[in-house]
Amino acid sequence: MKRIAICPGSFDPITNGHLDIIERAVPIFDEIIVAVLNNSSKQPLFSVQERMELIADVTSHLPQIKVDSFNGLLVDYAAEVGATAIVRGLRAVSDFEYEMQVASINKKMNDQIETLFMMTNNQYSFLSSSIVKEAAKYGASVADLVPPSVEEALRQKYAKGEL
Ligand code: COD
Repeated sequence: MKRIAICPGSFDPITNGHLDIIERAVPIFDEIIVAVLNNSSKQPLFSVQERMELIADVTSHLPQIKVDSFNGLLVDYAAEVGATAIVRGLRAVSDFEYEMQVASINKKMNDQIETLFMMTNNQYSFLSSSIVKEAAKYGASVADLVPPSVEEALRQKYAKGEL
């Protein structure tokens, strides 16, 4: 049986912290689906299509990666695509409380799907899409925080005056 895992998220935009988790999950599974939530109540900077294109670009060296988007419940999407695991990254104790709640409800809704947590690389423990957007918006360099194509996409967004 093919071992399929999902790395779900908002990815608005993908950062080096996300990429680190995705790359570390690759050797553990046969296929990883990086899945962008489509119906978030958050007001995103990048459209779902733009976020998917950036993810595809920065993971193009990894043939095991597929990029997709989903609506509704993550466990329903996971079942639909035949995934048996959800991979999440943990940065700090503050992530833990929320992640435990979500993992518990997901398990209750579908106990065939396991949530696996990976500790952040220390280098990225402070890193989030929000921090990156804030820094880029005010003109700070984000070259160490995101891949070059994401840095360029952020530059273009903020050059157009989008917030
Ligand atoms: N280091 C390590 N991991 C990181 C880092 C970093 N620097 N930055 C982010 N991550 C990890 C996050 O911990 C997370 O695991 C993943 O990368 C994605 O992060 P985000 O912030 O882009 O995505 P989230 O947390 O907003 O995604 C939330 C979901 C979309 C997965 C969630 O809301 C969801 O499943 N929604 C669908 C509805 C549902 O099923 N809800 C749950 C049950 S009611």
